[in-house]
Amino acid sequence: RIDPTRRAKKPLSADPPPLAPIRTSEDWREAIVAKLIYGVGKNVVTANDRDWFVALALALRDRVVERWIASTNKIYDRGHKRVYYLSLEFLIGRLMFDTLTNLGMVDVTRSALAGLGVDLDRVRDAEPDAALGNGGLGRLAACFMESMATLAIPGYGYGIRYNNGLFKQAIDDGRQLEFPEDWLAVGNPWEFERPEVSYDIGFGGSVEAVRDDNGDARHVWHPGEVVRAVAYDTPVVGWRGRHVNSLRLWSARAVDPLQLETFNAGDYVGALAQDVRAQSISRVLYPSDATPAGQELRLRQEYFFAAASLQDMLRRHIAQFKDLRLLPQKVAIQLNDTHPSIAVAELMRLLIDVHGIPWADAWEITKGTFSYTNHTLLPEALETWPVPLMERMLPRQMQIIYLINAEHLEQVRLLGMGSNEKLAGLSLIDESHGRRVRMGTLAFIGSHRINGVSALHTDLMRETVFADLHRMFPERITNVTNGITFRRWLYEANPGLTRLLVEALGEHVCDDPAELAGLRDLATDAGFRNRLIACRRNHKITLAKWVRDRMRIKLDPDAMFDIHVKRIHEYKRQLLNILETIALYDAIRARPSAGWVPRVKIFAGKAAASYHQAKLIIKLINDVARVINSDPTVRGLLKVVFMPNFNVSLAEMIIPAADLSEQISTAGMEASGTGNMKFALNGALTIGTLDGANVEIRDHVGDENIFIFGLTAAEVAARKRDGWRPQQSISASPALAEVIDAVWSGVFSPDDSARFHPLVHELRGDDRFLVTADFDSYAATQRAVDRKWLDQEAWWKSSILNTAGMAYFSSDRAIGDYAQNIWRTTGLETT
Ligand code: T68
Repeated sequence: RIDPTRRAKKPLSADPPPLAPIRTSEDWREAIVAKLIYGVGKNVVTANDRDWFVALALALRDRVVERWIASTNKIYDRGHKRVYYLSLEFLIGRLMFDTLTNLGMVDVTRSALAGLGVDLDRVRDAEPDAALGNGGLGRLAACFMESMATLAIPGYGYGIRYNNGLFKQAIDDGRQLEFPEDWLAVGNPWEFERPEVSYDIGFGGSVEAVRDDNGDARHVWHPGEVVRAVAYDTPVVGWRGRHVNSLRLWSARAVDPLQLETFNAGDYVGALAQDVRAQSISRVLYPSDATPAGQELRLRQEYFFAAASLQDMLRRHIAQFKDLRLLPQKVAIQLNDTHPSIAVAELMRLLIDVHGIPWADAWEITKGTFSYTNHTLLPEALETWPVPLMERMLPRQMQIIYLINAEHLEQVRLLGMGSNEKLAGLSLIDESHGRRVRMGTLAFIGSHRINGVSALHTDLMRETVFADLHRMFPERITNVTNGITFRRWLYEANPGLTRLLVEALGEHVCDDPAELAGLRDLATDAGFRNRLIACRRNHKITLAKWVRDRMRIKLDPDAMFDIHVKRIHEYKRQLLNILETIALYDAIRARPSAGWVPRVKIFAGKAAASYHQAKLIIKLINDVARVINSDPTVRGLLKVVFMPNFNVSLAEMIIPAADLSEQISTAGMEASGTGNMKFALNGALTIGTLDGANVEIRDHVGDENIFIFGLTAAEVAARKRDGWRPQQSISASPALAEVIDAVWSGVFSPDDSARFHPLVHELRGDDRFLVTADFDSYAATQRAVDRKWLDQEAWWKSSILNTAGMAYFSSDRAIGDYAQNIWRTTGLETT
């Protein structure tokens, strides 16, 4: 019998009861097995790898939740400023090893599972990738979440919980096929559903102007449709587990999922129609990168998550600080590209219409709270929305945008910048091809800071796309060069190298990457070099095994692994690489015994499903691979591989196996790149253009340790200004002309000789990405790469100096820059 008086005596605590301490791997094994039994409903005999993954994830999550609650309480108790990172993409990949690594539990877990006959690496592979992003922009958001947790900055990620992330890519007869990705099919043990944290999000309808009690005009929005946003929270553990933040993803559903009357009338599909329409918002990630998706559903996604996130943060702010005027002091909202920028108009609406704050004050609060990161300058990639669509879907927000624009243009006139042409360019409304709202302009004028993602990109922002806005607001644009989390891209992806670093430089190197500079003293140390070579070789063997098992292609781990992995895009110039590969193939065949350096050319990456040229480039790579790999004259000297379904987990395997990293975008077009940093950190040498963060990588690793080629951004601009003629470059380069002729005439597509004509047309016609202009310089630099490879001591010296010079590219540094210059906050102290 329960004695009620005894229960009352025990004080209730907000803190979780302490978990059984883990002193030995036996303790930990017991905790995992308990989860297997009581959380998964299986036993050690029937459990498969996936069951073990779920059991381990649940056991780990318990350990994380303790710290999570403590972190959340601390943020509240200190009244600390909160940072909200709004992003339509979080490309997380797997979470198991982030958690194990940051809690320092990899070894104890390995031995706990080994005692049960379970292999941790197989359990690791049982976790699906959370692919809630397309590429660099989404992966940056994931790295930043981890760094905010590491620096104990109270950071909240806000996004959409897509049921289907980025499509799965299969290669069939050399062509990309897309299949739906299904990461939630087996459940997601990391997340907590919060049905009680839900908000109603309106769309469409009408706006009513009413007079309030004081006779002042007020606007009431009567949405025509309401969708419910439900929160799902995932804890994000920082390094050494000292602080834990939250990633809150919204899922959409109908307010009334089942229309009972319709159902009872026998219309079973109709009864569910509203729910299907609502749920479609969080159904699938738009797979286009670097070009906006353009469809109405995309705008619904953008508003849905921006509006839900704002309601959530205002609720939290008001509950704690009562006063919305304190918002800029207590809240920083970072807009990851323009995708969430409708939040500028929505926050204005909430402040004015819902909370009764006067316009001028609301505008100051808004600007003081938001900041915006730009990730691209490609004009075709800058988001705009048709005015009629905005007026129909978001009528009140559109009114507010007009009002913001009127004030903004008034300011333009006051500053004397008011020529008609300038006004048209600075306006929030682009009148040049139908009336469209410029989301970049909205994000710019609604923010106190806007940043580019590399020094070069930020300079170009000031000089090109945002030149006039920059003249109006000369202090507003700032640079924060991107970074990557070393926990994932070094400690987890390359534990062998990490061990070497710790042995050489001490454990402290894991806490302070500045210590990496100490490696410079070992650049010519033969003992260190040999261990490094062995470590690289192991990764190359693992990669070769993957390729052999899945693609039946045999790779020589002693060949140079030359790797080009990223989204397939014309500006990233996979075409330049494969054309040079063809030229190399021709040259080897012409003189097979000329002492060639054996190379394996590895490509991987997804093309947007509707991007025909990019898909044709994939087909060309595969057709060239088939010809080269089956030609006995180049056997042992050249192989070409296109690995299917590139994703975060595959990147973790590929990058530590790279000798050479291809970063060869047309200068001025890659805003930063972050793959470039991952490769260099792991000791690959870069062949690249002076584009994006390559410029800063060169500055940090030294000119002699990187292979730079091609036109600079200024030279690219000059060529385009002066009338660019690819035919001149082609005629000036016999090797290039021969390669282009071969592709044109069907040497690699004998079954369909016209297959690659669209690619050749582009090269001979506009060549917008200056492939032909850079070809000779690229090819010559590849031969310089060969010469360096032949001097292995020099090669490995450069490799070591790459790793040694990469501290700056830690996302901890990047987040530190945001905190100091943009968010004006610091981390919490942790013990
Ligand atoms: C990338 N952008 C940049 N965009 O291309 C890359 N776009 O240089 C940079 O390093 C990275 O951002 C991080 O700053 C993207 O990845 C997209 O994925 C994207 C998605 C939807 C719409 C437009």
